[in-house]
Amino acid sequence: RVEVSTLGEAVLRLSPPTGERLRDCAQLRVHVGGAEANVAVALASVGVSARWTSALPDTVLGRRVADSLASAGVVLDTVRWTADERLGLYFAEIGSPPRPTSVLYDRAGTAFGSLHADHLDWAAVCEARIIHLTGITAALAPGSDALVLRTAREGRSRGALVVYDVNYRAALSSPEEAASFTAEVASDIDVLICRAEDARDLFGLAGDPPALADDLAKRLGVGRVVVTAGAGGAVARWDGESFAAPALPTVAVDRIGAGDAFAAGMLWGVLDGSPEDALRRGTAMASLAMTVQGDQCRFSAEEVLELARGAGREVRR
Ligand code: KDG
Repeated sequence: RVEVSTLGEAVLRLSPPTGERLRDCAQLRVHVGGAEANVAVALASVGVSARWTSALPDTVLGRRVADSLASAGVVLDTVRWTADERLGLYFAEIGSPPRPTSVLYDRAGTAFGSLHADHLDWAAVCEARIIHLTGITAALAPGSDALVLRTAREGRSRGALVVYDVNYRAALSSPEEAASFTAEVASDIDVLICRAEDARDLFGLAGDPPALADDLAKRLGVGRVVVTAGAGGAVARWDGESFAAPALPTVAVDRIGAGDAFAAGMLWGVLDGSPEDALRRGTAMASLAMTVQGDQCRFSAEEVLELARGAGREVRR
């Protein structure tokens, strides 16, 4: 049994070198991405066993993704390999203030899009203490939403704690669709993670992060709600109590995947017991993730805990 099991699509990210633009760059860097895969890699890197369930094409690109995840120690025994479909891609031009990061998806007709509940061995997928899911998966293809609901229900019925990260992507669904799916999945989850901006844009809520967490908990009937606010840190409404952790000062070179690193830190902390510690590990992992290129966060437990304990202190090695 693994500690955390996730399900979602992996994509290859193609990015111009920092400071160059997609429209005229001569080279593209390749990184493996995919929100749930990023969470699994970050967890495995700190020593938490993690399984990632997905579908990959049996091509050099699909194998590249699997090799990348396996090199971090992620368990891949429930991945379905397909002969006919493709791997999704996305192009990301990393911004630098005032130029925002821009993302272009190229992920129609992917292997993951044809993954069906009947393809999966649910006992294996859900053999975990925590199941982690995100709104990206629900919005990918017709039937992906049903797959997310089924995973949450199968997980819950087997006694796992189910965590759902709203992770709204405007290129994949409308705010109304994302809000309505979140309301639907809410009765099958134990923990909701939501960015403050998503709480405002999807649910029309207002106020500071603690108020947003309270309102989301009431509106969706979820007892444990975590709201992240970037430089404003993160807060949790957890079984009627409130917790907060500040963001750590970061010079960001690449913000993509920071939310997944936060989620991984949270899950790791939840496994160890304290919601407050979980928030602190989350903000530490998010800030570390932003200091390196790529979607994945591969820092050791020691590096994260050192930062979570003594925020911003200089470490000499
Ligand atoms: O959170 C980072 C992810 O967004 C990235 O790795 C790619 O899954 C991805 C997506 O759909 O944007």
